[in-house]
Amino acid sequence: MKNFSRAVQLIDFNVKGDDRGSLISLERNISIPFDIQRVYYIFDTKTDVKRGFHAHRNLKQVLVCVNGSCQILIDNGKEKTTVLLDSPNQGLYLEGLIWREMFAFSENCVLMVLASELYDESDYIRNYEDFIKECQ
Ligand code: T46
Repeated sequence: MKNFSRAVQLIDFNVKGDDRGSLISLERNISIPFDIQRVYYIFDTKTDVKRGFHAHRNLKQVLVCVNGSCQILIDNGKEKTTVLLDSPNQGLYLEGLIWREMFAFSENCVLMVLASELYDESDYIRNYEDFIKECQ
């Protein structure tokens, strides 16, 4: 992701592990670089389904695949790349004008998303041409 700015980052979480197993704690403004206002999760997704196909104007999010795996195509209007999320130890930080498409969901995939704002449809850009215009 070297051509993507700070708007896209992979965050490695601190894993608290002992002989009972593992625990990850996600805290606002500490492990997560914003004040978390909303959490949602995507599950029971069919393996051939693609989701997303939008960007956000202002929203900051961290995507964590807490079970299973999926892939995220990210596009800043100039460059595209694909990120594999297959570990609860890692989160994909996305900020603002990044087009995203989620695909290749494993059968057991649970994709949890931490968001900096409450749900607001007016923050979405759901048309790719509009997204490219807003990037310029
Ligand atoms: C994103 C990717 C990673 C709500 O009512 N509240 C919510 O908080 C959300 C996220 C969605 N919805 C409604 C809106 C739609 O009627 O749930 C339905 C499915 O949402 P959408 O088609 O936007 O879902 P995805 O999987 O395409 O995208 C979601 C998020 O919307 C988006 O912000 O970045 O996951």
